[in-house]
Amino acid sequence: MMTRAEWKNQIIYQIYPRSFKDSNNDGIGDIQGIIEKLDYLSDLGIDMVWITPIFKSPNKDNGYDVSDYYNIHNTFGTMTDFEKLIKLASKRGIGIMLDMVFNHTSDQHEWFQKSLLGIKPYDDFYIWKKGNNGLPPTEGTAFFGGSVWEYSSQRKEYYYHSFDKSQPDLNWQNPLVREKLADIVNFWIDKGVRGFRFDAIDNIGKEISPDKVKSNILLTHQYLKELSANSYGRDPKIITVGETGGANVKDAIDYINNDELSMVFQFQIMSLDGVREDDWLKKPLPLFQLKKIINKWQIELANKGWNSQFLGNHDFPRIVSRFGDDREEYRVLSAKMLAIFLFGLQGTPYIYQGDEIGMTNFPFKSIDDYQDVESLNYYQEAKDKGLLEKNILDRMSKSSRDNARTPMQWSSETNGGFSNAKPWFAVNPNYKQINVEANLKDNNSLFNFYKKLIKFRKEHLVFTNGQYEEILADDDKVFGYKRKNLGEELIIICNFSSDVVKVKSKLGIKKDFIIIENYTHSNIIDNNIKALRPYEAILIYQKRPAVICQGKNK
Ligand code: ISL
Ligand code: CA
Repeated sequence: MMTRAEWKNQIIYQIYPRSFKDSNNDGIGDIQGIIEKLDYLSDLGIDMVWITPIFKSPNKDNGYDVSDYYNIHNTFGTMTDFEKLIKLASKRGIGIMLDMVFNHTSDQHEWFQKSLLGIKPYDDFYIWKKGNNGLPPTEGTAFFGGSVWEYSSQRKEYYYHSFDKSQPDLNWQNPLVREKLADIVNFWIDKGVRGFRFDAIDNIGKEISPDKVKSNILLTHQYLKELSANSYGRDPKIITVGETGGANVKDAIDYINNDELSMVFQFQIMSLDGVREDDWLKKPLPLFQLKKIINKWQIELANKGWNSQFLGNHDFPRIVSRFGDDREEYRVLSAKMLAIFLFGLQGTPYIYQGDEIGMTNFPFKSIDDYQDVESLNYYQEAKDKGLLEKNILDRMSKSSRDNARTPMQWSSETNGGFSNAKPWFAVNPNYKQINVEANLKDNNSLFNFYKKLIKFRKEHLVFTNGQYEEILADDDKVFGYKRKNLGEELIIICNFSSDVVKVKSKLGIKKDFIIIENYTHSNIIDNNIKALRPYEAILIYQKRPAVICQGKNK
């Protein structure tokens, strides 16, 4: 049974606050900067803003290492700024979604500092173990490289960290930890927060025995059910999304149907499920792989769960560079194609800041251009393994998370209008061409295309409810699908290549259809499409004959 249905046509916009807008010219984006741009967001038509962590943090991992969940990090502003943001956003019908980093804290968090000293009750807030004859308690590699264990000479034990060693994992087996985390959620709900993203949440369930630490999904479900019951689950209007790197369809259905979360981010699409990273970074994109994953999630979650739709975020390269084509002649075309592709699917669409103006990957030249902890750790490990500098840098330039973290390009002015001071991270040198100001002026811009799509999506129920059906399944360059609802039909056709592609099958386009497309002149002849131009994308909306119900009307 689906409750919470009201939010299903909402669109969520993700803000990476350090890089969004700097209001006080210290080179770092902040809450006042977001406030300045609320009209821009409202104009785009989004309903909710997910802000990556703004809590107090030593920023080893840009806020994903929280040292105080009850306070705003000072470079982002004050609690008063945040309260103002909630108020002004809500005036425009925009909700705020916070990013809760609950798998781990920063090693600077008071809990961890006390845990280090064995002070009760914090001694058991993290996962501590004795070493194994001078070696870490178990094997296992952290997501950001190295062992999952780090030795503390203070406590003379090892602590467990799924990510960097500055991010010790919380011990969710401890009921007091779970209680404290629910309190934090409730604190922010009381401030008026309308949504939560739970970071790396599928890592919280762990079986801890003397000889191993094993992830346990049943425990994860149990903990989330409890958290929900004690906090956000009490208010059906609150939207939650879990970042679940390891989730398959069944896991996703469980998260949603047990009333744990509204939806999850699945990462099969990010890794193209088993395709080696070196391969997915290559062109052309392995489209059949993408089709397989999308088909599976669209069909298997229908009526059973709810999808989230995204092609990138702050942890991945820019979507136009990865799934589209960032060469100037194709950049806008292919970015519009990706927008049609994504917005036609069932599920909540997420737009990552800057993707709506077609921002691209950064032209990295040397290791000094990077700041991300994951990228730097990767570089060090690859160097230690003896890999060639050129090869390491080549891979990083395509895959590094820093690609998506460059400052938002607002205008053609100094620093792309992001700040008057030197930004914390270099602005992409293409800001003179690619920026918000230029997008707003041009009717044909990517921004205006997003706006049109968002508006259209909200006006037609088929986007939320329509049943998914793949078309053009054998085509290795074109992704096509239909969505059908009572009385409505949507046909989406996307050429994912820079080639002209013939369309063999008949599409059955009716006469009085509505169309949104990325080329100016439609290619529909005799109710059919003969050939698709490079990155051509077409959204066709048509009425279906109404089903006449027999029987008496009441
Ligand atoms: O869990 C994974 C794979 O199964 C990882 O891909 C994981 O989902 C991802 O790295 C988690 O990212 C999130 O948590 C990190 C932070 O650096 C990222 O920015 C954040 O999105 C640690 O908090
Ligand atoms: Ca600032």
